[in-house]
Amino acid sequence: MMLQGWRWYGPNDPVSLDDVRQAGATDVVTALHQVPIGEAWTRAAVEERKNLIEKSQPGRSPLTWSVVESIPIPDDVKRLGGKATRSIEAWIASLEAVAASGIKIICYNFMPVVDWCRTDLEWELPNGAKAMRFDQDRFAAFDLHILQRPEAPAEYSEAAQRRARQVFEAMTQADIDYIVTNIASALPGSTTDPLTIPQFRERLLQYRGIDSNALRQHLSEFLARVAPVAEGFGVKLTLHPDDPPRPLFGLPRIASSAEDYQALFDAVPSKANGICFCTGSLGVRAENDLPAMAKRFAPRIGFAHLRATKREADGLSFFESDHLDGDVDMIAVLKALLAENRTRSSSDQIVFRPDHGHRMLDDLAATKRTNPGYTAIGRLRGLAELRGAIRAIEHAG
Ligand code: CS2
Ligand code: MN
Repeated sequence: MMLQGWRWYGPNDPVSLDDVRQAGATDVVTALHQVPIGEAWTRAAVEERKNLIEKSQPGRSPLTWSVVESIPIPDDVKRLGGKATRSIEAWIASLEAVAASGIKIICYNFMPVVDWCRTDLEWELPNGAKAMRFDQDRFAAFDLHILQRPEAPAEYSEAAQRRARQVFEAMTQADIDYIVTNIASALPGSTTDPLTIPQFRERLLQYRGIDSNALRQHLSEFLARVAPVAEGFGVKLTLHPDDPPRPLFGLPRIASSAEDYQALFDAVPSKANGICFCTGSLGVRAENDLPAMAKRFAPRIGFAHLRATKREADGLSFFESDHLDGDVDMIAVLKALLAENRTRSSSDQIVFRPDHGHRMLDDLAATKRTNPGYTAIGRLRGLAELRGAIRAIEHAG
């Protein structure tokens, strides 16, 4: 069976390692989030986290640190590619420290300026639970009227601009502060820097002239340096998709579709060049046929995020749905992943995690501290539903 993973943010995570165990997970996904982006991770710091996960609670059911998500890619690597030598050397040093601890899967992503992006983090569902959401008109209001990106008006239709202005004019200062925080301050696990609006504008200027071809080239140059090192350790590098899987703020995004991933695998054929198959991210794009992509890229899937989203009437807004009730055909994806996993050795099993969960039940208490999308109960529900589906698929043979 695929290995049941769970993202844990380390000792400050309000979700404990016992919560992880009780949710049924066996494999921990974490990173040294306390280390600044671009600074090399030391072996000692990696070992300390590994011991905390694997050895600090004798007598408890075992947990394994199986996936690093993520070693952040510094911004200069996205802008300069192979010329960002110091950043790439530091990234390799982190990779070596992780490999020396026996960890075989490293997740990363190549989203420029902003990592995963939502306008709303606690959107109330009809059942009272709270979900994360991307509201296209609110996003446009941010882009046009708060960030005031000069190129933005040319990228939105007249109707979209009218809706964005209406939304913006109805916003209080608190609403503006809220959406700025959500979009610019880097959500948990983000691998980009928290930015003020002036810093955001400055960062966008640095990307002038970097189109999708240039960004693709920079990713290939990065992988050309690091993939051989990973391969030497038997480590898989798994590229997390763009979330959402489409350009934002006029910036290119190059991990949004089957064509994007195929181009990357053609450019860097190393078997260390893999994919983190995130159904929540890829599933936002209607053209992405996820069961077909899971089959097509199966040999390169080292890690999977299994969550679902529902697209809304405008085709661009979406919210995070229950794991089995979104746009993705999760059962078909699971069948494809399980078929691939059966061909793997015991030391090469696919690790999956339920990615995000709703804020629900006791986690809704105002006194409860939670990381958006990374609640205990919502993810426990998602993992339980996935585990049940997997058991049923395997039982059916
Ligand atoms: C999530 C994120 O966007 C997603 O699907 O998995 O938490 C993801 O891990 C981050 O983008 C990684 O930086
Ligand atoms: Mn994901």
